Amino acid sequence: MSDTASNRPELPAEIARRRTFAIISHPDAGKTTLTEKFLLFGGAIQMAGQVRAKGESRRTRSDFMQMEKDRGISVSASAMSFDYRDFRFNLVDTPGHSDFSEDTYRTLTAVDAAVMVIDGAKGVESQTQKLFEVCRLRDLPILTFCNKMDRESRDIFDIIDEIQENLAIDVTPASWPIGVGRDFVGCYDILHDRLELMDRADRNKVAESIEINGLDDPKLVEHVPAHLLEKFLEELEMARELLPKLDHQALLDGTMTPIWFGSAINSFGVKELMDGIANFGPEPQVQTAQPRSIAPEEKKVAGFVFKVQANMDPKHRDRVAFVRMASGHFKRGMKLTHVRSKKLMTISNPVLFLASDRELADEAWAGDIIGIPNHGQLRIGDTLTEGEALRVSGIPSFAPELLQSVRPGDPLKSKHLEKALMQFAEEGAAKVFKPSIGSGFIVGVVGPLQFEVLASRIEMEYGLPVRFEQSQFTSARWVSGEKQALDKFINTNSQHIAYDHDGDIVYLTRLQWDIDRVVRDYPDLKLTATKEMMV
Ligand SMILES: Nc1nc2c(ncn2[C@@H]2O[C@H](COP(=O)(O)OP(=O)(O)OP(=O)(O)O)[C@@H](O)[C@H]2O)c(=O)[nH]1
Ligand SMILES: [Mg+2]
Repeated sequence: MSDTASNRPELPAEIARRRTFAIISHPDAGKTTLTEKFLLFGGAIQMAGQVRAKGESRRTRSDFMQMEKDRGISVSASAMSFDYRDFRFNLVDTPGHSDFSEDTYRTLTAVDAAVMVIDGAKGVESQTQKLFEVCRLRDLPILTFCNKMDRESRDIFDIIDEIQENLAIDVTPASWPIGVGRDFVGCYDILHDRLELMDRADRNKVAESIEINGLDDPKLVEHVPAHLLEKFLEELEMARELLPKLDHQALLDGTMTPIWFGSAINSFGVKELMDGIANFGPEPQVQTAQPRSIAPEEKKVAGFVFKVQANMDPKHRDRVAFVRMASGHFKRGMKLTHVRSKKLMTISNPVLFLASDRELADEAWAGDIIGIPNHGQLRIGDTLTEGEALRVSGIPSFAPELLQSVRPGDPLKSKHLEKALMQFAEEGAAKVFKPSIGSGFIVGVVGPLQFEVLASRIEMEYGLPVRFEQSQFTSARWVSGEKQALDKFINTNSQHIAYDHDGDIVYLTRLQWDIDRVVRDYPDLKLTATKEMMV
């Protein structure tokens, strides 16, 4: 069902039916709740576990870490695949908190579209703005879901104006809410001329849907309370006059976003959004890579790692690389070239992430996200191909902004701690530096909550209580250059030298002045605040 007015060839049906997208928003807008309802309507789960509900049976599928379950926030992106109508959805739920945004930004390199969730009471929030900008940089198509309409919300025209102005994108209403807060009864589906009525009694129920034949259809009067009907008709007329109509090409170009209104917790508006993703969402797209880009319809298989997660599931104690398939038809048992090491890897036990578990993936097509269990060979940014030396580019790496030193609760467990830290460093969850003098480790992160996540994970996954403490250093710079210049630098600055998990040299300090001095005194060396992921 593609009317993409581009000169791209038609995709094989198996690829064309794939929809790979991320759900993004400011913290707490309702991404995880929405993800649950997607799974529910995709038939992947029977009952949605409420995000903050306690008790074993009612837990969300995407917040799988202990800390996520305890706190009701997402700290890590998680992928899920399921079928909806004739489509295969590959969805990635992302954390909203900015401390975890490196994970979210990387996820955006692996998807073809984003569903932006907005809280109807709050409108465009700071993190919404940042994420939108990242999507716009990549011209990622964006579908908007204005959530929590069951509560008092802001004026709808205000919200739409705010999106248009702050985010510089055209907004077209796909639905229009009727009533607000307690009076909210449902939405008018503008794309299909239907009335969707919300059932407050049963949160997992699909809304009642009533076909409407023109706005003077008596069914409207029958179902919409008189005091809401007049205002609704007025608003709808205004909306139709003032706001652009849905333009599919503009949506695919990322210059127009359709907006649906609903309430994820009440399962309301979710199905319409899913239909929107199916009908208008992009097919798997061309992937930027060096020295050439990769098209999904290419016969040869290629894919890249955008996330690594260790100890995901206590039942499967291993490390899983999340791989976005960029082209071809992958079959289990294939031998693929790991481009960074130029070694062949037999992919014998790839997994599909399903709602409640993982399942062996016998095959995967361009667009899919699969997990490849491995012992550390696969790193973020790695590309797998059938031999060609292609490297997917543009996966971001953030500079560590906060440094702390870490100690095991039991001083005899220092080796264990090292192992745990290395694992997290390879996962990309933190930067780990081993100072050349003295013992102990220094950990660098983007936001303070990451220290908490690390402490909790080291304890849960390695049975090792740890303490994070203030470090004498506040900044880290990777140092590279000719061996001779490097050796001289290391010898004269040994108090400041550390090694990261790859053994690369890092300069630690607390003074910008120090960094300026090194730059001035060692013109042959290069100092960088981030380390390129791609090798
Ligand atoms: N009233 C109301 N509350 C909702 C709705 N959807 C979600 N919530 C609540 O909003 C809170 C946050 O929901 P989550 O789904 O965890 O939000 P999130 O965007 O995944 O949060 P982070 O991953 O931490 O950024 C929870 O308490 C939900 O129950 C809704 O439609 N109406
Ligand atoms: Mg969440």
